[in-house]
Amino acid sequence: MTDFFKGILPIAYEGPESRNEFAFRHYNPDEVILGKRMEEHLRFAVAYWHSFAWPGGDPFGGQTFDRPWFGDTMALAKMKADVAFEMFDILGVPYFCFHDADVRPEGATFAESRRNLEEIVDYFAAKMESHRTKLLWGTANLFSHRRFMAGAATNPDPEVFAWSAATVKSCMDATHKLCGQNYVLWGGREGYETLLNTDLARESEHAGRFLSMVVDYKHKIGFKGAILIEPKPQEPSKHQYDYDVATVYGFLKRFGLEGEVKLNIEQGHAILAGHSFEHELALAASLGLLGSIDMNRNDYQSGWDTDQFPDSVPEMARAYYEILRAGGFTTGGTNFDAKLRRQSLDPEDLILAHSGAMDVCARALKAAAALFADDTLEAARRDRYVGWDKPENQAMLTSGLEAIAARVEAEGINPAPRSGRQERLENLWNRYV
Ligand code: XUL
Ligand code: CO
Repeated sequence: MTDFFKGILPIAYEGPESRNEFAFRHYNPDEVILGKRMEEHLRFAVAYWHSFAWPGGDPFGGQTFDRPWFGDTMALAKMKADVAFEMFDILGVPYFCFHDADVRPEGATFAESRRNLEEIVDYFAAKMESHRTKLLWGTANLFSHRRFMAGAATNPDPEVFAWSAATVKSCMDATHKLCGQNYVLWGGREGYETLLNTDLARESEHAGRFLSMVVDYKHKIGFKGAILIEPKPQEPSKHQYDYDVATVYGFLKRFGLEGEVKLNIEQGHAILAGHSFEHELALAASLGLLGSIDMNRNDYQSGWDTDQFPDSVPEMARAYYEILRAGGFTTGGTNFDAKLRRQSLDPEDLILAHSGAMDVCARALKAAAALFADDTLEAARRDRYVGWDKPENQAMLTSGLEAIAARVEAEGINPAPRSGRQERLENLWNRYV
């Protein structure tokens, strides 16, 4: 036991009337919603990097957090793991997520970094035997170190491509060993700063080959989890190749990987791409690509990726509604890729940021589930397309323009516009949220 959380007890569900700051008001893991426990619907995960590795810097200032485990030794990395699992226990979260660079010190050589990772993975494995928290996903940090400044898989330097491939292999091995449910690829440097020095055709070919190798290796080692790409339009690169759901779908189709790779969709990234979160989720679901979510918002005024904990029930309800419509998570879950504000220095802040976000998501899920169960909204949606139930209309989809044109004249087809009833549906929505 470390003394970092100074005896904070595990957070329990006390109901909406509770006055206890350290209690859940809405997140009740055992409550059954639409036939499934709330914990299994939401599948919360803590992001190791923001909660335990991030020092609190911003573009104008450096470290504000002073954590006893900050530093570059294996002993400190193990203390960090001890604190992390203590926090997982306090929150009762079923999952966590990590990058290699979050959990182990960088070595002087690739081999030393790999050995450091393996040692920490063994340390995690031992902890996971006596704690309930499992691994939602692992990933490689292919963006912080200066070697990745011009990209990882898309770097003009083949040695960086090689380093990246070796790193992803070691992180997939780590994820596999810890029985991770998914492996994530987020390409923050897979893009460009300027087109003036960039060969787009070559870079996207390399990205496609790299992803194919990841998929091959997954099958080779028998990793049963899902491979997920996390789209983001920009930041840190000026332009990122995995811009949004639609762009990644085109990329996967091009390389024949659409049946092999799904998506990890982040709320803040959707907004940066000029979409709503629910748009990205609905589109991914319609393409069969919905994998997992990063539930962290951005500041709507600042225009960059502030990675804040979610605080808006109506927004989150839209997201969980789409997830419920898609049938819920399978390997995926709700990862809080969210960091404290840099003034939130206290250990309590770390706990309450998560417990509050879990409550926001639980409340949103409950509202979305009640509306989904009521079926009025879905009935209205079905009714809007009801004309397509008629065989003569279905037949048009396999016919051609000439036959359809002949039908229009023969039957005197003359469409009568119908209301889309948007405000009525918004009123319905607001009765639930
Ligand atoms: C960056 C981001 C990453 C990925 C994992 O914006 O979201 O933390 O989630 O690399
Ligand atoms: Co993310």
